[in-house]
Amino acid sequence: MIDGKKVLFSGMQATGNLTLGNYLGALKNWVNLSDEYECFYSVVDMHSITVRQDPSELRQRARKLLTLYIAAGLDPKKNCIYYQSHVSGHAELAWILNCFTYMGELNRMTQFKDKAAKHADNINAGLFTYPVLMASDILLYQSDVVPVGKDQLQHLEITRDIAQRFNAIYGDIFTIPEPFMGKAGANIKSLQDPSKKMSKSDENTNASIYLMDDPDTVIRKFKRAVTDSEAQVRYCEEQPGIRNLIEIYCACTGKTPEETEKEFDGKGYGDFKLAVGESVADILKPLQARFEELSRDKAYIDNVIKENADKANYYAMKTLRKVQKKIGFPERIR
Ligand code: ATP
Ligand code: LTN
Repeated sequence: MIDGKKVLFSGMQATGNLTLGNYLGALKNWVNLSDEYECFYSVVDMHSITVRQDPSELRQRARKLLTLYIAAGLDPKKNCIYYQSHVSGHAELAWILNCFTYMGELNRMTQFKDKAAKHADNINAGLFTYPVLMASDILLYQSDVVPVGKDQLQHLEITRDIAQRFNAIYGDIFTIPEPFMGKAGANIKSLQDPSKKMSKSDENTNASIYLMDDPDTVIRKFKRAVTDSEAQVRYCEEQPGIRNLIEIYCACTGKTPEETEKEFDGKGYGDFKLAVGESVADILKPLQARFEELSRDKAYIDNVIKENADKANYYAMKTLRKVQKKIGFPERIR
């Protein structure tokens, strides 16, 4: 608890360009949570280096992502928006938690298996212990809730296991976090292969809608989206392509799948795809305009970066010092 409010933590990696999946599955939901929770939203640049990055590109992407958080509607006065690498407590706690995490547990992580297969030439120890750094992000702020998409639930489960194991030995140190998933948009699929999630690292640029795509590109990508053979706009398991488009449409318009089926009853895929494209272009337009405006205000963004890193650091240090004391590290002499 901070000032009587429950604590919320989430983060995104500064790798690749953000997709509609990231927006509908995460960012869009974050905005509605700021009043109820004390929120920490981190640009997790330390996680990003588990795969090789170009330094100047990483720096630019991290800043772009932080700006996008604000452009999406997160008020940096109410939400602590900061770079993970600016708060050294993340790495310090991660080391400690590494010593309370088993190889067997990490071996079961599906994201590790996926990423190791994708980057077979660089299966580094950081990629393997990625979930421990994530646990450290969450536990460092004594977070109660963690909004994530479905793909991150396994990481949240291991975070809870590590925290419970630690608490069983040292007493009630960490708050045990709960996952929090938005109803719509939790699992947006690739437009080219609806059995895969839409991902910013997908090599096929037609598979993802990027938040900076212009309206023509958005509509073109939806026109090319893989659909099914029933030729009906029906929300069902047998039509994974159309189902995904319906979910996107619902997340953008606030309609339900039943309302959508009715609206497009008797109409073909062409009309529907165009409507989905337009609904997405409509929500991206104000976001892009705000992003451009904020990007021009260097001093404002710099100030957000500095002030929020200080705030995050304050809370991070509180937990870290408590943990260091509990495990027996010598006290600092002042
Ligand atoms: P990468 O391709 O680099 O692994 P990603 O697109 O999977 O990236 P992350 O940075 O791993 O994105 O995720 C940021 C947030 O967006 C997480 O909360 C994640 O659950 C959510 N998210 C990512 N992809 C989707 C998706 N397709 N649908 C819904 N939510 C998603
Ligand atoms: N692993 C997450 C990003 C992430 C995160 C976190 C999410 C890093 N630390 C803490 C929630 C809480 C991802 O790849 N989406």
